[in-house]
Amino acid sequence: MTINTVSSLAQSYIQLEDRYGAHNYHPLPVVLDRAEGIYMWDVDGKQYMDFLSAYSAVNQGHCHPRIIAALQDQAGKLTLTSRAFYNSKLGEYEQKLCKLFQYDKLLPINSGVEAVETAIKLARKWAYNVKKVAENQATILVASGNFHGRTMTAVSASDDPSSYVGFGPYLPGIKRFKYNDLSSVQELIVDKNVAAILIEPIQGEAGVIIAEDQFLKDVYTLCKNNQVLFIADEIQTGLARTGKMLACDHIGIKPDILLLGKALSGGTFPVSAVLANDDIMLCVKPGEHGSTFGGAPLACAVASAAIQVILDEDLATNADYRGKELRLGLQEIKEKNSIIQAVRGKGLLNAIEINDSPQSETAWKICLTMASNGLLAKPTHGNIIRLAPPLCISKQQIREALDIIEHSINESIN
Ligand code: IF1
Repeated sequence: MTINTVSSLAQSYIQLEDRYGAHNYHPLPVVLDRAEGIYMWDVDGKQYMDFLSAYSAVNQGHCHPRIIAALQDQAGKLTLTSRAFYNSKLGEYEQKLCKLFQYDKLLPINSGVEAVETAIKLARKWAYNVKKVAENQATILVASGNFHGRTMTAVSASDDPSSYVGFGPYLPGIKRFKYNDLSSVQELIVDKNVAAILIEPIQGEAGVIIAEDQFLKDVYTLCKNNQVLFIADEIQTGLARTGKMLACDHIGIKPDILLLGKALSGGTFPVSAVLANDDIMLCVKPGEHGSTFGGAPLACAVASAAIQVILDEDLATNADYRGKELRLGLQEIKEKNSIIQAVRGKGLLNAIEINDSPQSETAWKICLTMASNGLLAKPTHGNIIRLAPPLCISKQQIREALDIIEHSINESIN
C-alpha cells in the first residue's frame, strides 16, 4: 500500500490535506471515515482493526455509545460557561475523580500537555511556598527518552532532536536523569532547588520502555526523603491501558501529582486533569491559572461517562488478560521470525522492535502491509511498532490480529 496505490477517492482526501494542511505529520496512506469499538473503516469501506487507539485516547473503543450519549445529551443543554461562573456538572465530576483516585482536588484542563504545564507550574509554586526554594531557582527533573507533549516546556524537557531542534531558546530549570538508572537520579535529587520529578511509568513514544519496578519505587522513596514531588504522567499509561487503572498501581505508589488525559474523554475531544492534595493544589490561588474550556460542562459530562465505562466494563482486567495473550502470540511469531528483535509491554500498551536500523524502512513497510491486511499501527522511533488496541478487544480479535501481524511480517520481508 502506498499513496499511489490507494483509491482515487482516498487520494482526493490526501491531496486536500497535503495542499491545505500543515505538514507536521507523516500519516499512513489511509483515509478513515467511520469507527466503532476496535474497528475503523476508510472512505472506500475497507475495515481495519485499530492497533494505535489514537495513541491511547480511545481505550473504551471508538464512539462508545454511553460516551456519545453523554456528549449528545449535554451538548444540547449547556456546553461551556467559562470558570467565571459555577456550573451544574463540574463539582460532581471533580468529586467523582477525587474519590476514585483518592486526592483532595482536581484541576480540569484540556490537552495532555496542558496538564503537564499545569503540574510544572504547581510544583514550582509549591517549591517556593512550601519547600522555600529561592525565587526562580526551582528545577524539574525529567527522564531521558521522555515525551510529555509539544509545547515549549515539553520540548525543553525532551532529548529527542525531532521534538526540540529548531525551537530554541528552551525553558531553563529542567535537568535530565537516565531512565531506569537510580544513581543518575540520586546525583540530581539532592539539590535543594529540585521541586519535582516528572516521569512516565512506561515511556510510550520512546518505544514502550518500561520502568523497572524497583527503579520507580526507589525514585518515589528518594522523592519522599528529599522533599521532592513525584509527578506521574499517566496521560498515555493511565485509565486501564496497562492492565490497572493506573500504571503506578502495579507497584503501589501514589503520585503527589497525577496527570490524566487522552482516554479521559473516550476520544471525543481534549479533556485532561491534574489531581493533587490540598498542600500542593492550594498553592495556586484564584486567577493564577486556568483556561477557557477547562472544566466545561460538556467535558465533565463526557469524562464522567468515559470513566464510568472503564469501571463498569472492567477494561483494566480485559487489558491485562488480552495483553498477556497478545505478547504470548507475538513471542511465538518472534521465535519464527528473526526480524522481530524484542516484544515488550504491559496490559495493552505493547511494542515489537524490528531487527533493523531505526533509519530503515522495514517497520514502515510492515505497517503498510498490515494496513493492507486490515490492521492499523504505526512505527515510533523508526524500528519500533507500537501495538495498542482499544481495551474492549476480545480474545478472538487478539487471535485475528496475531494472524494479520504474522502474515504481514512474512509478506513484508519475503
Ligand atoms: C503527537 C507521541 C504518544 C503523551 C504523554 C503527554 C502527552 C502525550 C505520555 C501530551 C501525547 C501523543 C501526542 C501526539 C502523538 C502521541 C504520542 F508519539 F507523540 F509521543 F502517544 F506517544 N504525555 N502523546 O504520550 O498530550 O497534548 O497530545 O494531548 O504529538 O504526535 P497531548
